[in-house]
Amino acid sequence: MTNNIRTLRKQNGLNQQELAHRIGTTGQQIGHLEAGRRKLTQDWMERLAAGLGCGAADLLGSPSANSVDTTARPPQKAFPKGPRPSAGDIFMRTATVERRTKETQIKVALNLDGTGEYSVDTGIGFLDHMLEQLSRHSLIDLEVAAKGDLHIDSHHTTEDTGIAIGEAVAQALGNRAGITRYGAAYIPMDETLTRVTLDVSNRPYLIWKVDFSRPKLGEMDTELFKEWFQAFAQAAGITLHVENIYGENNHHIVESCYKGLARALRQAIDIDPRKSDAVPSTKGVLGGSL
Ligand SMILES: [Mn+2]
Repeated sequence: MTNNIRTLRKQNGLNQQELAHRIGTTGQQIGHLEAGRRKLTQDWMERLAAGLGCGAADLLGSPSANSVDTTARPPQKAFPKGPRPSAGDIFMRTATVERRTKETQIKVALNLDGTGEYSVDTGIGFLDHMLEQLSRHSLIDLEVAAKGDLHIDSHHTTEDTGIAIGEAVAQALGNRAGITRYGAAYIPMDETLTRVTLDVSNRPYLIWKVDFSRPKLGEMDTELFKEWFQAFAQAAGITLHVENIYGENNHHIVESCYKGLARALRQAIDIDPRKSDAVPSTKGVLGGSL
């Protein structure tokens, strides 16, 4: 064995399936990577490092590394102390997720520490407009390419896009060490006011208090927005409360929800400079029971 993936995985208390789920691959691939049957490319290293909450360099073992008592090693840190990760840094919080079913084929790439650059094509104009707002106002760089069964309706493509983006966020967050964790935003748009609060807790939950007076926006059924937020919250591991406090224009109402998610998420995933190496929970881990 020429790498430390298995050792690091066990230190994280993960089985192959659980690690695979975190980084959007299969347990079989993890097995190949651990055994050296699959080449450990830069992309795989970044994904594994994000999933294991370590640096990419930690994955590569020296020839004697496997005989070293790993229990004596210091705990792995998701991020170095000091300045936040930046481009070219091996601690980049990035992820790529490909999700293929008989209903949809979706590819998502994102960088949590981006500048809000986006390239979004879901085949649904209104959804593209919303995802562009999400990127622009969260400063998450976001690429989404989705091909879905739009000849049926927008349901599968909308929901699966939420799942894929949520999975990418979860993957890029790794063990969630150093993050601020909570975020909140009030977003006014003309006559509309919406509040979004969230906890990037690894505890998926959606509260959705948003009503629409019209059945459609563009080609999109307004009932699908709840489906997108539900799918995103579940896959990203976020407790997400969305409430439209008042508003009339349906476009404003839904757009304020996405902008609120963006601004609240931007706060919550920001690295807290006073606690950059700690998981923000008294349990020492995010997720599980209270
Ligand atoms: Mn708009």
